[in-house]
Amino acid sequence: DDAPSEQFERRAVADIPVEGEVPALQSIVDWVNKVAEMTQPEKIYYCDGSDEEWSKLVDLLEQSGTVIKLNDSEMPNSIYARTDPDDVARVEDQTFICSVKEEDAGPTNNWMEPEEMKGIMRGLYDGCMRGRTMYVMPFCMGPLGGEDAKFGVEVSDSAYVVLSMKIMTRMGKSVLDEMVRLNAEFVPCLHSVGMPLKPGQKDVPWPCSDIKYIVHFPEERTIWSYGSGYGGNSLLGKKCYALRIASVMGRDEGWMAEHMLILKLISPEGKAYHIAAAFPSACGKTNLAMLEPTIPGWKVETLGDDIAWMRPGPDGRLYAINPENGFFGVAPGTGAATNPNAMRTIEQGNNIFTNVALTDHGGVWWEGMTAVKPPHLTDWKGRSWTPEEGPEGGRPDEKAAHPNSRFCTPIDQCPILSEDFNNPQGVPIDIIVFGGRRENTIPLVTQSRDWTHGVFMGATCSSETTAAAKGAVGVLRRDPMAMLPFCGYHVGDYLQHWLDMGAKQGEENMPTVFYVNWFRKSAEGKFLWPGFGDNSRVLKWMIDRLEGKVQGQETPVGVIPAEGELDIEGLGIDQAVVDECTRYVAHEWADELPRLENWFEGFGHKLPKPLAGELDKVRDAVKAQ
Ligand code: SAT
Ligand code: MN
Repeated sequence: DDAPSEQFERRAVADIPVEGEVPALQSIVDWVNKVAEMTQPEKIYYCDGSDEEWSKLVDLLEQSGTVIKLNDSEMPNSIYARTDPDDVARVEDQTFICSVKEEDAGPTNNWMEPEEMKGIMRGLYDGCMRGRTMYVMPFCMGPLGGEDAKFGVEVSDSAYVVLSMKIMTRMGKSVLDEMVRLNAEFVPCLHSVGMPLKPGQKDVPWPCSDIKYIVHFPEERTIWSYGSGYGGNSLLGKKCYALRIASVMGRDEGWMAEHMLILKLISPEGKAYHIAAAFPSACGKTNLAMLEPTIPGWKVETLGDDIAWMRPGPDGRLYAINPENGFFGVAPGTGAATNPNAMRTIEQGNNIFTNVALTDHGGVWWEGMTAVKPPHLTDWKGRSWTPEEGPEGGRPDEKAAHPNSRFCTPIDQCPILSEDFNNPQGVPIDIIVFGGRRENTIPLVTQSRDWTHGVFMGATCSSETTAAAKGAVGVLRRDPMAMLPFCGYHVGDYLQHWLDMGAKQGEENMPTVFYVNWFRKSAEGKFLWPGFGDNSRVLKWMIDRLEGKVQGQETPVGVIPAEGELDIEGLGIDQAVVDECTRYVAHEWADELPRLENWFEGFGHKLPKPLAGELDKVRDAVKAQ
């Protein structure tokens, strides 16, 4: 309804008021002014990332009805937001990689010619911040003071985005000072909710637009986002920068940006191992990252729950850092029983909750937080809700919290955060784990034969879809390295980059790759494996394999635990059930083969030869059985 052609009074940048300290880095000021000229905000506000700024913006958001302050005695210094019901997840259909050449975006990304896309978006951005404040956020992905710190500046007309970026990244004055000291380059990240306000027009609690674009220009290392306020669409340091743009940087500079948690596992003997694990969104990365082992003597420390940047170290091994500074976790299913460390992290306060339910005492609740449901709630759409009736005027089975509702929480509140979290050198990775959500076929755990086979495992990874992205839930899709929606270039080139890294660093320096599936189901449709803390048993088997303590059992698809090797003491489920979820089933793999062939066909000439070779090996071995 806001036609781009609409007339409004255009102001010169010099006439737009400025608040906060203007950066002593001309490249930032120049870019900000260019954006302001196009978007025409009411004022420009340079963020310092301070606690005073947090309080001020919370008050503003409370006044506009965007957030509710929670009761401090229920959840200290925390706020609660309900989004527009149509703005609850990433919009993959509207996410574009605008490389100069279409073939550099590949078959798994939406593509448009960069100038054509810029034309469309300039039309949308024209005057799109009228009546709003344009916030400028200098941020750093990864620890400050690293040799190769990666900076960004996000401009956004949403204060909710500012508060979220304060939690999720290192943001504000200290970052700006470092940028000035280094005369640093940065990734310009432009975000607008796409809802300008006419003079006197009243704002809505969650401004956004029906038209949404999440756009990346990989050659220019630039991000343009329009129309959505939701996490992955608007916190541009996260998926847009730390995965899509950084994957391109990694290809060009010889490192890897991956959709992986990072954890440190300490054995009863006190030996430490580092594990990086890739799962699609909403498949339990946060739970595994903060795992509380159910087997005696083992300990886990957390380094990250979503993104890992892995660079070769001086000894040739891969060293990982977590570029983020907070958790943006799926709330439903997170509780004292499933992820006690996440609850301990959240309970310290300083959270932004989005689309969970509100209790009558000014606290929050979501499905799975407690076994007993509160007798009355306000649901994520603001309706009165009871466990028996569901929402007022809705169906009794409607959940109180949206399935993709989120907590956004500072990582330093995590009680098991590793002391290496802020180490710019990162931690040496021993094991890479791939996984997905599959009710059949994929065994509980499989070890790859070598790096190339490990890359093949990642390349053929698949999962049933979740609520983290808009679209149908439960549909089987291939999700290579859990990067399908996040790879900033051709996925065939990406797989070649994985192979190249192995060739360059040498097999002996590369992590050992395992493939897991916590979600296998019985014929009756029940999950076979208890998961959560008991996943430590699977991690232990991996370490036993690394240390040569167990032999494993060869199958056509890799090595699985031989009978008795998985430690199930005290697990309380039958050996028969364990066997059912760990086994290799030939006829299921015979069914899988054509699906794998079909997936690889889509790569055309970009399919790396060694991976075609791996598929041949698996095919031959499955058929020989
Ligand atoms: O994309 S988000 O960062 O909002 C969450 C996810 O899908 O992993
Ligand atoms: Mn994720």
